[in-house]
Amino acid sequence: MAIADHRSGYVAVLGRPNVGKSTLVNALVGHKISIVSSKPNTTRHAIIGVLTDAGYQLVFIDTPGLESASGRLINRVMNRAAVGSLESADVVMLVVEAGSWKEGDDRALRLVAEAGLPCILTVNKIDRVKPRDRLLPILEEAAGRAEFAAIVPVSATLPENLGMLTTALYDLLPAQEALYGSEIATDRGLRFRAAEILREKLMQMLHKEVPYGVGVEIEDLEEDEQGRLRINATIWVDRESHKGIVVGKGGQQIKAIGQAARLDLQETLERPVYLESHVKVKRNWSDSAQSLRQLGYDAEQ
Ligand SMILES: Nc1nc2c(ncn2[C@@H]2O[C@H](COP(=O)(O)OP(=O)(O)OP(=O)(O)O)[C@@H](O)[C@H]2O)c(=O)[nH]1
Ligand SMILES: [Mg+2]
Repeated sequence: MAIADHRSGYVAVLGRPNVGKSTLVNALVGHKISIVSSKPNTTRHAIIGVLTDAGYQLVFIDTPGLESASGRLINRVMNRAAVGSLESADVVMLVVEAGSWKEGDDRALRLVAEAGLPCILTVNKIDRVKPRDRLLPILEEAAGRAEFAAIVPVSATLPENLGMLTTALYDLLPAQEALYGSEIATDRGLRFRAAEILREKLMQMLHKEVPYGVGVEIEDLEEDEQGRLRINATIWVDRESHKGIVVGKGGQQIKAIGQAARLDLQETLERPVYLESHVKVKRNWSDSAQSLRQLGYDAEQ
């Protein structure tokens, strides 16, 4: 294919928490790029996932769910990461949940409108719309909310209509060469990915406010001659009482979390993994710029 015919560009994936942005990015790219859980505020960083095909390359920027509350410093850092993705974007993929338009969706829509970028409204979780003839009025109602370049109903989990989504995105890409090498699927290295996979299990297996006070620091990550990864992780909790919850009775909970993380790490990173993790109380770390930077967040003073 001649370079002149090639298209590529950045797609900012935005929306309120829990609508399925990370699930969609993973399904589109075909790799586990970003962690997923049934709880809101799972994604905490802007993470790149690259889909390279013959003739085009879509560079998705998965982002933390947009929130109105300023709250702790970590929440402000997360919001900034999401809004900041618009600066490099050629196109916006605004993700909403079929049949449950909320105030948070309006806020996200206003932000996208201010950015003045072409926007594809991605109506996710259509597998939940039953019977299916309920979908048409949902799409018609969404169409009345703004001028979208396209509206694409999808299911990230089935998956359904993802081809339609990539075609709609392709139409909006500038003609240019690929931005990343064809073998690259994400901009993040092993340390970050390892920390995120452990954090995913903490998000999935802990309840109430506990997962929101959890951070993961990779103290050590070494690859031995046989290609095995040895990972030493510290799990930060922001309260003394949470330490006992994460460790569990007789260490059962931390053992189960570590085991789930190890299996996923092996599958995702495609090599044997040894994982050691311990829990440390670090009071109010999520409100401290220094602690956030230590965990790889782009936090100002
Ligand atoms: N039924 C159904 N569930 C979905 C679909 N897509 C995502 N989910 C579920 O929705 C929940 C949230 O998914 P995430 O991908 O973590 O959502 P997110 O928008 O990235 O959330 P934040 O990172 O917190 O902003 C998970 O339980 C997913 O399995 C879908 O197409 N159908
Ligand atoms: Mg996410």
